[in-house]
Amino acid sequence: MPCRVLLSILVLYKQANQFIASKSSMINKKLIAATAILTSLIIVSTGFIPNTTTTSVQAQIGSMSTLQNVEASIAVSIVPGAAQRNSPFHYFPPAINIPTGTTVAWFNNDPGQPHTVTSGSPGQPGSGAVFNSGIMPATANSFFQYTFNDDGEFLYHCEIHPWRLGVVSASDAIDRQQNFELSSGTGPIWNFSKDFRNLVNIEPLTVPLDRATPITYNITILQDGANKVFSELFTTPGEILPLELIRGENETRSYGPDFSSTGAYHIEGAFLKPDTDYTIVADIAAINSVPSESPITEEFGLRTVE
Ligand SMILES: [Cu+2]
Repeated sequence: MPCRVLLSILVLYKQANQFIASKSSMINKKLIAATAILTSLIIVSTGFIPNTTTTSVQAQIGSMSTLQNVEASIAVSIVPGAAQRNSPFHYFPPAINIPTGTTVAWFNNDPGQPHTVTSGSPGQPGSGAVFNSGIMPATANSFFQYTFNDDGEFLYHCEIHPWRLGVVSASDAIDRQQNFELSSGTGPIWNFSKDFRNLVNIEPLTVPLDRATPITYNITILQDGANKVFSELFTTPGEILPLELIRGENETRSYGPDFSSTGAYHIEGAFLKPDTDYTIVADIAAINSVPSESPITEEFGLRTVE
């Protein structure tokens, strides 16, 4: 348990620092870091065990006492200072691309400020018809989650700060092969001029998923079919592997998962360039820490355009 606490803190601290480093902002650095650490402590101390395989919950709002009900794959933060008119972000990331069926959780990490996550444009007919968190209280870790079971582009806003917008794009593109199925937030063509991030779900088809049996994935990314630009091991508690690919500015790094032990990992890739062919090689390196006897591997193509 202390290890998990430490890991969660490190991950969130790194994310907070990266956020600050990448956006020269007026947000108080110490406040973000402190919030991240507090969030990690609460997540772990409440026995927060998300379950991405349950999709029965369409939309749900919760607070600290119900945090164990978070079932999301990927998190969006309402950042400290979000209520200020000149803050660089309200929702971060402000735009995400996800495979259809993904559950997204929004956390109110803005101390002392209530916010909402409300579908549609502010004041327009149908606003809030697809999803609406209602008031997300300013208590630590209040969250709202929604499962995007339809594809399309979903604009949303905060009813309290209606000039602040976010967008979720859901794609039903699936590349199904023998050993794995790869679903992606953008499909096989990733348009860089439109989308900064792309959540890719890698689901094994020949290995049963069981939350008592951790799976270690070896993910390799090749450029132009041969040049290895990324390779790393990711372990999930017996679940599909959600990987968010992010256009990197200067360096390649990975971080995650989003929650204490589940949810998306993120690969921020300086190697990601427009108008390039990439190959994502999925490989199961170990099941329950036992190395796979015969290779379970497959390749998926991804082309970036601009
Ligand atoms: Cu708000």
